[in-house]
Amino acid sequence: MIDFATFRPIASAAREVSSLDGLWSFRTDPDDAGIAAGWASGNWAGRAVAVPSSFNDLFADAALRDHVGPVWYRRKFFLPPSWRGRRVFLRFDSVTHHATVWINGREAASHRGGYLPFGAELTGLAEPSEECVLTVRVDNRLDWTTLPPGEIDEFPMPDGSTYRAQRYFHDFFNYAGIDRPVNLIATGPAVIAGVRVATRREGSSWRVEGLGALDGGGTLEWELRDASGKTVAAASGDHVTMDLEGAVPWRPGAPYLYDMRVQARDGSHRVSDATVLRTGLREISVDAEGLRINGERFYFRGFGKHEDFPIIGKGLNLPLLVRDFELLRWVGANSVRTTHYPYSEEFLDLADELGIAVISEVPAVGQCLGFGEKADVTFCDGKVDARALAHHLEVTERLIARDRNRACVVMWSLGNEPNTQDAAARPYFERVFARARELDPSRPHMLVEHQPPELSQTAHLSDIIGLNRYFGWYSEPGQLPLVESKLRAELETWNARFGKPVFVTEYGADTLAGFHSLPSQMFSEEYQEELLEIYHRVFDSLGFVCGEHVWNFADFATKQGITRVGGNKKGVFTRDRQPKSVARVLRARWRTPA
Ligand code: BDP
Repeated sequence: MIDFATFRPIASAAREVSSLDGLWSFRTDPDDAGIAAGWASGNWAGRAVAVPSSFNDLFADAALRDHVGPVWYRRKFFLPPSWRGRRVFLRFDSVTHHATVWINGREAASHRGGYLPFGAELTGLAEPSEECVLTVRVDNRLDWTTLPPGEIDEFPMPDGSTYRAQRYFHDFFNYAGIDRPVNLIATGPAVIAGVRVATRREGSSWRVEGLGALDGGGTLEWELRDASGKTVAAASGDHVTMDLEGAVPWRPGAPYLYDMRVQARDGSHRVSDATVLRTGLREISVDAEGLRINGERFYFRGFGKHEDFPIIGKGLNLPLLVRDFELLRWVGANSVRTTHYPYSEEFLDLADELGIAVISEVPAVGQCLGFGEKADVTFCDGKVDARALAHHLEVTERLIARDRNRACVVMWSLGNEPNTQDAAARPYFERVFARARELDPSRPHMLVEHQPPELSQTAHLSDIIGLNRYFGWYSEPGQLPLVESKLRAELETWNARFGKPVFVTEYGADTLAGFHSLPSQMFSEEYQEELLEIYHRVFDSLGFVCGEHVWNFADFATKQGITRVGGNKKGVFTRDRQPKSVARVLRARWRTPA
């Protein structure tokens, strides 16, 4: 069995890759009739769509933007003739939210949940030199067993049709589609089916541990090269350890990376599959003041973000990614929380490479109405829905499987703003934390809270308390003189009650770029500056505050509603990545070493 979490489409001497990105055919399936009508065969007329991209904002049609239900994608491809006799795989880096995949009308894979990779072996299903049809049914529907959760409202229309509206409780647009790359991968008979690398300090040396799984027999070989390309250690076997003297560690701002080259040899000792993991040496711990990286205190300065851009929605966009990391550097940020779902692997590649610390978050956002099957049945009644919990555990496992080898990932976030005062929140999150800790005890775990400290049933579970606070915005709107004392009192209460460091994971104000006001008022650039300055005075006076993440890095699209004019405007940068005036306030603060 191949674990597609770490089976990446990165070409090497023994792993060949062929991209399926490009223009595909597309159609909606509002009545969910496509399977019965045989659309899996790919024999239907569609319109052009881009992959990778969300489909919602590509067309001039509100019915497509707001579509609820399945859509179908199709493209044809040829396996290269040179792939005859090789094992062939198909990998989707993510499809939002659910996917079923057919090759030539035969089901090859299905996956529940967006933002994480999955795939299938195609050996025997697709023959080199023959035209193959790849069909994907993508379903964007959210319910009480999905993450994020949602509910669908149905309205009968005068013409006999039904208008469906997706209700959801998170504040970003429900973009959907084949949002990340699609690739074919070919290997020899022995395949690296899963790979893990962990690093820790052992006195003056560093220990690198490698754990691999093979599919199709053979043996695994490991070779660690430093940044100059020199081999510093080598070993073979499924489980290897390497001890390095005088090694260079990875840390945010000084991101030294080694290459762990892993290869599988088949029964006749031929190299059959090979991959490279960019590996940083670093160790994480937590004390009363917050996080330590390699024993040094690390204060989080940065943002919650979104994968979001005009036209492409949540589609992977490499120029945008480069621009975002450039802006992070320019403003002096050292960290990002992947609010509110796993970001692309290319995002993590850049974070590793450029030395940005990442808090990797599961897509558990909007669990605001309880933890049961239906909001109106289980709101605050203390019931845990087994299917919702099972899915939460599953995505936590899949996220950790994908991201655990990353030096940049310094903490796991197991959810954002769930209703932690529901009596069911405690048993529910005890299970989620227990599973996450069992899978990765080497990093801290947090849940991002928003309820008052007296009501939280879960804050004792977090190693560091994540807290979203909007004094001066959702509470005390326009009343900045009240903010400082309220914020200080509340942060002190969290710390005193739970004895844990506190990380303010969100604070901010909606701000219209170009709207100025003296004296300041809500939505003006001046208000955003003044509000942040008040928060910073408080943070600087409390030793247990271990991080500040402004909400948000950039303006982003969300569902239409009476509190949103053209999206959420809490960005420090506009949606097209230009600075509001507050960006220079942050730059002045963050570029001075903390
Ligand atoms: C917080 C949520 C975030 C929202 C933000 C806001 O965590 O997703 O976008 O509020 O309202 O509560 O701007």
